[in-house]
Parts: sequence; structure tokens; C-alpha cells
Amino acid sequence: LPLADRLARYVVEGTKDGLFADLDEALMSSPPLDIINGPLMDGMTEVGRLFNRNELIVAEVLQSAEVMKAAVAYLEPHMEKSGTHSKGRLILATVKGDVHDIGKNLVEIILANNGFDVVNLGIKVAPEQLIQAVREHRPDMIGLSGLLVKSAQQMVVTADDFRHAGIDLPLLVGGAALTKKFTLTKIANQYDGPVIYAKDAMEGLDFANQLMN
Ligand code: B1M
Repeated sequence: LPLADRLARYVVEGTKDGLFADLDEALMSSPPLDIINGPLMDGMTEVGRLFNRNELIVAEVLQSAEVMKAAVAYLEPHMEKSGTHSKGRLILATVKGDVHDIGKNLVEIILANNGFDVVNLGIKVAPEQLIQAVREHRPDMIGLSGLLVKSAQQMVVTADDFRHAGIDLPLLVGGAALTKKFTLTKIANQYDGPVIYAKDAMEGLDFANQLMN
């Protein structure tokens, strides 16, 4: 199999046998982010498709997620880093009810490598925890991730709770079930500050940079 197909296959099959040697080979010709956004993401998309058709069970999807995480961790030291002083602080969380964290952690890596101070609160983070963290860490912006359809709705609830707590910091949102339209209508409607939708981690970085300039 060609290298890109082999990389996607590790994710689909949930196996690490040969993964790191192939990642080394890929690094010789591609930047780490291209490897993640290309073949590894293709593998994850295929996992989602097979899962949807009941051809994979949750335990298998979990193994695929482990491989994806291991690959991202292996590539991370090879990513470009810029800036030593902090450009700003962001608190980041996957919303209440949602355990998906690969995309969120990618956002963390990319922002942290580009000079942001990221406080990652983890998964299933309730609005009260977020509000508490805003008071404790005094961030410049808040990042919310969520992949389930119900997580998009949870973001609306969270934005509304922020509003009642007097929080109007820039809110960066992302995740598979979200759209720009939903963000600008439903979420922004419940919030007093700016709400920005990022389709991927790089777009998240672009917006974070713009906000701090
Ligand atoms: Co789940 N899952 N899952 N899952 N899972 C999806 C999301 C699903 C689309 C699969 C499917 O049915 N085809 C589906 C959601 C359906 C829906 O609501 N629309 C689904 C389901 C149904 C479920 C369960 C309910 C299954 C069950 O138990 N019956 C369950 C939910 C549990 C819960 O959350 N309460 C569940 C569980 C799991 C696992 C635990 C097994 C595992 C997650 C492991 C983990 O994250 N640690 C898992 C996985 C791996 C997936 C798929 C296959 C892959 C997700 C992923 O990691 N993608 C997914 C199908 C798919 O997306 N193709 C699926 C790679 C990652 C890099 O992309 O997170 O989208 P993503 O992040 C992107 C962008 O979205 C964006 O940037 C990233 C790229 O740069 N982004 C941001 C994300 N957050 C951002 C924040 C930002 C900016 C950009 O700023 C703050």
C-alpha cells in the first residue's frame, strides 16, 4: 500500500504496528499538520462512516482514537513553534455530555505551539466549571469543542449561562456538528460577546491571532 493509505489504515484498524516508522517516513516529505489533516483524518472519517453503518463497535472506535492520539503525540515535537512570550490565555473545554477530545487537544497543541497559554479543562465540562475557571484563570478568550448534535445545543445553554454570569469574552467554537450559521444565529443570540466558528484547529489559531491583535 502507498504510505498515505497505510497511515489511514492504522487509524481504521486501530493498530500501532509499524505506525511510528511510517510516520517517520511521512515526516521526510510532509509537515506534521499535513499528515494529521490528510491521511490520519481520512482514516478517522472512514471510522466514522463504518461506525455509522454499524460495521464498527464503540470499543473499536476507541482503539482508533488511541492510534490517532498516539500519532498526534508522536508528531507534536516536530511541529513549528513560534513566539516565547504569551500572546494571550484561552480556556478550552469539550462541553457537558461530550467525551470527544481529539479535535480539542489538537486545538490546544496548535495554539500552545503558537504562543498561547492554554488551560485545557478536559471533557464533559459543565457551564458552572467553565464560569469558575474564567474567574480563576482570567483568560482572554474561551474555546468550546463538541462533536455531537446535542453538544451544539449545549453550547447555546453554556453561552446563556455565561451571559447570566456577566461573561462576554470572545467565544471560539468548533466541532463536527456545528456550522457557521448555527453559531451566528443560535449561539451568538444567547451571548453578549463575539462568537466565532472555526472549522478546524488552524482556523481557530487564525481567529485567536486576530482577536489578540
Ligand atoms: Co463518537 N461520534 N461517539 N466517539 N466519534 C462521532 C462524532 C459521530 C459523528 C460518529 C458517527 O455516528 N458517524 C457520532 C455523532 C453523531 C451526532 O451526534 N451527530 C458519534 C457518536 C454517536 C458517539 C456515541 C454517542 C456512540 C455511542 O456511545 N453509541 C459516543 C458519545 C459519547 C459522548 O460523548 N457522550 C461516542 C464515543 C466515541 C469514542 C469515545 C469511541 C471516540 C472518541 C474518543 C476521544 O475523542 N477520546 C469517538 C470517535 C473517535 C468518533 C469519530 C469516529 C471521530 C472523531 C474524531 O476524533 N475526529 C466521529 C466521527 C467523525 O468525526 N468522523 C464520532 C478527529 C478530530 C481531529 O476531528 O474532533 O472533528 P474533530 O476536530 C476537528 C474540527 O471539528 C475542529 O478542529 C479539528 C480539526 O482540526 N474542532 C475545533 C473541533 N473542536 C474545535 C474547537 C475549536 C476550533 C476547532 O475552537 C475551540
